[in-house]
Amino acid sequence: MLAIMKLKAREVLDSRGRPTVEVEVFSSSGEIGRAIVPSGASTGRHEALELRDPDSSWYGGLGVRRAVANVMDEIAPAVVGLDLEDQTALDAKLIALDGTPNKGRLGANAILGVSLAAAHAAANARGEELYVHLNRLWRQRLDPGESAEIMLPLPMVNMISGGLHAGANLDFQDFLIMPVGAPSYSKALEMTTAIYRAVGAVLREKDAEASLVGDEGGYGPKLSTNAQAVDIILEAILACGLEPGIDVAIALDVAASHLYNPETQTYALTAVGNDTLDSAGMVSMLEHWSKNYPIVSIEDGLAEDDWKGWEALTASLGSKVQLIGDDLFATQTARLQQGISGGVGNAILIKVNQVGTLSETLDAILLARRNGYRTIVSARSGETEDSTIADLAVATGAGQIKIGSVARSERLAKYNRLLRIEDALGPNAKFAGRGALAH
Ligand code: 2PG
Ligand code: MG
Repeated sequence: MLAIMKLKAREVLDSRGRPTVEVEVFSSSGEIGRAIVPSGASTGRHEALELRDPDSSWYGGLGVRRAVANVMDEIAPAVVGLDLEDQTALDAKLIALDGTPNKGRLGANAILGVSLAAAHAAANARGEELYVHLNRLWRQRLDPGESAEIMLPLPMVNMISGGLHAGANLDFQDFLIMPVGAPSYSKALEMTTAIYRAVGAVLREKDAEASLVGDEGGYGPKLSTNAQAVDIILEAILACGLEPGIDVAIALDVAASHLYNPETQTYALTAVGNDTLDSAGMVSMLEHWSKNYPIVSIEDGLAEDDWKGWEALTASLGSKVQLIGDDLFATQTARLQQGISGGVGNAILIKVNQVGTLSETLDAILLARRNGYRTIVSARSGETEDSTIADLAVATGAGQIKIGSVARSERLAKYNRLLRIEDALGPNAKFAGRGALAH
């Protein structure tokens, strides 16, 4: 048996210069697996808890030394000696050791670091690529006859950023493209980079401060309306000789939880908009946008606890548009089940640190898959060179991936990892393409 021999954790920095947890798991065969935990800015209320040190003054209260200490002092003694390849047992042990519903005692950042690093260590010990090992873990969960095919995901790529990612310059958080007409992952990336450059050129022409970028490498321009962001992206697509809606489609992450005031039950679009809307108003606005633009996907179109509004949105647009729950589902199977039962949304964003273990992440993907919900594996606004999510998307055949823009190394670490996987798979590489958007 391959066993966990030792853990090592440390505080490192993410792409925003904020501390995060890095964990190394040492296997009994001498191999080491390493993972670095991502971190969000527009976090939802229902996410597992990220443990921070309020007294870490130079880091403005964002240090993670307590989480690091929890790995070394509490988790290590409990997991050393466990079977490295039994990820389910390891994750169950981590969850039980924490003992809280939101991983608030040890910190989801401490727990996730161990969970992911163990998967890396197991893959390294077996001399396998991570996606091969993750595909084995995925297969173990499937019933006979369910497809466990590995597949390169269709990327959903940030072009223009707003909201909490870019100094509240726009009300909506992400204006993205999906290169639905691309025949392969590498072609999709090539098309995307051309459009990214063209968006920069259009912004410069309009004097819209194209040099400003948001947390995820998307442009963070000063515009006068939210819709202008889409107009500019469409102009860029056309400038590349591509056809909007046919070659390249538009996606939005409204991140509406951050516009919502639970007391008044209204949404304030006041960064560039001048509107206060109730749920029905938001639904009509999104219907209008979907009619006017080649929009194939809307994420967090309503707030994380506005279930009634979500039902109305799904009834109205659910048959035409992918409606993704990010803050809404928070990668939690209980919340996803509530959505499935209530006819809410038709897709789930999968973020490993929203739930805190690899096993629970796989459970969320599986529940979605079995109920016809599409899955989009996603990075966070705070990222690092860690590229685990690229392998996760391939291993589970998730269909879609959302990493940010095609700039900045913490984003490229994932895009490039997918290029390497595509290269390694050679002619066998299957690309999800436009099919990822089908039910
Ligand atoms: C989101 C993510 C990634 P954050 O809202 O989907 O874009 O942002 O990591 O800040 O939650
Ligand atoms: Mg989101």
